[in-house]
Amino acid sequence: SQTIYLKDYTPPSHLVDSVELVFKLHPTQTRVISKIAFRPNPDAADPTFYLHGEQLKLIRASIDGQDANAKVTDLGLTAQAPDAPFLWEAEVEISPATNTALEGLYMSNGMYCTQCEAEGFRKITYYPDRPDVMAVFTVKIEGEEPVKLSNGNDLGDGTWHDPHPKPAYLFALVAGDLVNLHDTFTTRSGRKVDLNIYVRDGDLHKTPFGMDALKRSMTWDEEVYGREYDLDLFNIVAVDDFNMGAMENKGLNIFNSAAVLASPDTATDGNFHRIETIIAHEYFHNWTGNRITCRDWFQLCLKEGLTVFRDQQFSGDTRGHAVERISDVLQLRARQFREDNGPLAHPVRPESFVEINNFYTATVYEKGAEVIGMLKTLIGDADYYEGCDLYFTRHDGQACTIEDWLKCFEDVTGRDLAQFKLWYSQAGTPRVKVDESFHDGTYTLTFIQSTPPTPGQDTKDPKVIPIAVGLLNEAGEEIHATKVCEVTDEVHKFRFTGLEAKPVPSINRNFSAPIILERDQSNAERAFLLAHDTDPFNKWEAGRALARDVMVRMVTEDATPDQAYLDALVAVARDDTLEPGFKAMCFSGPSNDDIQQALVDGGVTPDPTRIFLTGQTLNLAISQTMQDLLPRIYAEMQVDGPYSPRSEDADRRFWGNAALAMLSRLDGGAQAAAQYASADNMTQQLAALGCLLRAEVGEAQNAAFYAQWKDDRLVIDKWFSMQVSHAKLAAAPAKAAELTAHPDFTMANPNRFRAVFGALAGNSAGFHEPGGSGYALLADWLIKLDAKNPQIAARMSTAFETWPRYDADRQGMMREALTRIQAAPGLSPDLSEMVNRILA
Ligand code: HT7
Ligand code: ZN
Repeated sequence: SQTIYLKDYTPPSHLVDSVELVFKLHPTQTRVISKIAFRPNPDAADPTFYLHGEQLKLIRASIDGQDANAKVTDLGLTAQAPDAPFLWEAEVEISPATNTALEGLYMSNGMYCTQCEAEGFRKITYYPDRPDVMAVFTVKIEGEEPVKLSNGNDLGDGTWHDPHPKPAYLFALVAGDLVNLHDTFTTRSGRKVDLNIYVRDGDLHKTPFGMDALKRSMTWDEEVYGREYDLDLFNIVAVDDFNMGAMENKGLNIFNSAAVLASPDTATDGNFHRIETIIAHEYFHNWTGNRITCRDWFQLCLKEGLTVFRDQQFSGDTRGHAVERISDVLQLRARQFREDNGPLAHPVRPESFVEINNFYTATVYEKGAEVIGMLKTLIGDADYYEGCDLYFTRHDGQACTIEDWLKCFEDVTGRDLAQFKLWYSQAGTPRVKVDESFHDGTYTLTFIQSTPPTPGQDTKDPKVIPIAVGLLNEAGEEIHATKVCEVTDEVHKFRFTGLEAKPVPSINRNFSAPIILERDQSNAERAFLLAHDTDPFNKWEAGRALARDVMVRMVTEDATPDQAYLDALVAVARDDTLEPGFKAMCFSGPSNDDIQQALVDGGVTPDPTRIFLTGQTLNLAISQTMQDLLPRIYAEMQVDGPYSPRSEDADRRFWGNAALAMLSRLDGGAQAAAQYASADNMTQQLAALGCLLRAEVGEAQNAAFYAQWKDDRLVIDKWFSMQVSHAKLAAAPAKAAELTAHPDFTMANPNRFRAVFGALAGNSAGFHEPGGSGYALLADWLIKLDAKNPQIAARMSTAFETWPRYDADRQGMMREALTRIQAAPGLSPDLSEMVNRILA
C-alpha cells in the first residue's frame, strides 16, 4: 500500500458526462452493467485513461463498441482511449453476501445496501472513483425485492435518475423487503418534497422522531443558512450492519439503525439527542458536501468540519446553547485533544495518508468544526453568513478546496486569512499561558502561545487565536463585557483600562478557541467563577477545573476531598436560577482520561487504577455531602405524564438520575431498584440498571433486562455495553471476554462489536488493568476482526494511542499488543497504517 500526498494532486484525465448503471441483483453473483460517457479533461496532467476497481470480476469491457483490451490489476485498469468523447461499456460481477467489510455493495439481514464513501464505489464497478469527477447518474435495479431505491427521482420499475451531478462516493442503492413512514415537507419556495424513512417490518413505530428531526432540520437550514432542498424526494433507510453513524448519499441517506430508530421504551434521552444530531448532520450535507463537494480527500474537513459546526449550531438552537457547548467541548477534549496530543496527531487538513478511512477522525470533524467557529468569532456573524452565501453561489456544483472556502471570507471581509489558515495545516493543541498584572487602573493580560511538536512537525508558527475575555469585580458583577482578544503573536498583551481594582478574568469564554489554557489560578478563584461567571460555559469550566485540581491532589498527594469543592457543589445544587441540565453537567466530574491528561501536563505518570479508586472516594464524599438534598432533588426531577424526548424533560431526568447515582452510593441501590421496577422508558430503566451494576447488586435486573429485550438488537447492544463499562478494574476485560462467548455476540455487526470493545476501551481502569488482560484481549479481537472488517478494526485500534503516557510496565504490554497486531499475517493496510503510526 502506498502513501498518497496532498502535494501530488493532479486533475483527472477524463471527465464523465453521464453514467447508466444496471444492477442484476444476486447475493453472490450480482451483475453490474455500466455505460459511461467520458471525455478527455482539457486540464489533465496525464491523459492516460485509468479506472479504479477492486474485488471485481470483469466480464466484458468496450470503448465505443470495440473490445477495450483493458489491462487489469488488483486496484484498477487502463485502456487505450480515443482523444475525444467516447462511450465506455462494461459488465462486472460482485458478491454482496460475502462482503463483510461493509464497503461497496453488501447485504445486511437479507437487504442489499451500499456504502461508497470514501472509496467504496470502486468495489461496485470500474470508475474514476475520486470526488472531483462529478456526473449525472441513471440507475436500473433488477431483482425480486419489493423496494428498490437509488439516488434522485423515482422513474418507476426500479429505475432512478439523479439530475444533480455527483461524485461516485454519494452513489447509493438499497433493495429489500422494507416498509416506510411517509411525510411531506414544503420548502419556502413551494417545492413539495416527499419524505420517507424505510425500515424492516416491525420497526415503523421507531421512525416518527427521526421524521420530525428531519423536518426541523430542513426548516432550520432554510432559516439560518438560506438553504433549500433541491429534489422532490428525500429517503432515509435504516440498516443494521453499518460501519459508522450514517451516510449523506444524494437523496438517499443510509443510516445505521442505531442512529435513526428510537422509541421511548427502547431509546434513551441520549439516543434521541444523538439521532437528532445525525439526521441534521446528514441533511445539512446536502449543501455542505453534496452540492459543493471536496476536490480530493485531503479536503475532507471542508465538508465535515463545516457540517459538524452546522449540526452543533442546530442542536444549540434546539436544546439550549450552554449545555450543548459544554457537551461539544467534553467530546472535543475526550477525543480530539487525546488524538492531538498523541502519536496519531495530524492537521485538520492532513498532508498524506495510506488509507483515507483512517482520517475520518475527531481532528477532521471536531477540530474542523472548531476552526469554523473561530472564523465566525473573528469576522462576526454578518460577515460569516455573507461569506457562506458567497461560497454557495460561487462554488455550487463544484469540487472545492479549503483555499476556495477561505477566499470567500477574504473577499467579503477584505481580511488576509493566511495566518488563520495555519489552523488547517498545523497539528497539535496550542497551549496558551496567561500572565496578568494590574497597575493604576490598567489590567494587562499577556498571552504566550506555543504548540508542542507533533509527528512530522517539530516547530510551529504562532496562530491567530480568538480568546473571548470578560471581567468581573470582587462582588461578582460583570465590569467588562465579553471582548474577543485576537492573539496573533507568540507573546501578545491586551489592556483593560479605567478599572477600580484588580478584576477577576473569565478567559476563553464559550471555549472560543480549542486550546489548553495554562494559568495559575487558585481554587478560591475557581469557586468564585463557578458561583458568579455570567458566561455559562466558563461557569461550568471553573467547576470542572476545581474538580480536576481536587482529584489531582488526591491522586498525587493523598489529599482528602476538598471541602471548598464540596461546598461549591452544594451551592450549585441549591441554586434555583440554574437549569437542571446545567446542574447535572456540573456534577458529572472529570473523566478518568481527563485526569490522566491533567497529570501528564503536570509531568506525572498517570495510574488509571489509582485514579479510578480516588474517583470512588471523591464520589462517595460528594454523595455524603449531598445526602440531605438528594431525596428532594430526586423527587422534584421526576417527570409526570407520557415520555417525551424534549430537552426540558430530558434535562430533568439527567439531573434526577445524577441524584440517583449519588443516592445509590449511600443506600446500596434501594432507590435504583425501585426506579428499575417502575421505569416506563429506557432512560429511567437504563440509568437505574447502571446504578445497580455499579453497586454490584444488579444481577437480577441484568438478567431480567436481557429476558425483556432479547429480541431488540439495539437494546441488547446496550446490555452488552453496560456490563463492560460498569465492571471494575480487571473484571472489565474478564466480562468482555465472557460476553464474546455469548450466543448473541457477533463480529459481523459493528454495533455489537463496539458495544463490547468500545465499552472496554472506554473503561479506563479496566482496559489498563495492571495485568495487561485488557490489552491482550483487544489485540486478539482486533486481529480477528481485521480479516472481516478492516475499517472498524483500524478505528478501534486507537484505544492504544495513549501508550506513551503510562509507566514502563503498561507501555511494554501495550507495545507488545501492538507489535503482535503488526505481525499478524495478512494484516489490512487500514490496521497496519494505524499500528505503524501509533508505534512510530
Ligand atoms: N460522510 C460520512 C462519512 C463516512 C462513512 C459513513 C458510513 C460508513 C462509512 C463511512 N466512511 C465515511 C458520514 C458523515 O460524516 O456524515
Ligand atoms: Zn459528515
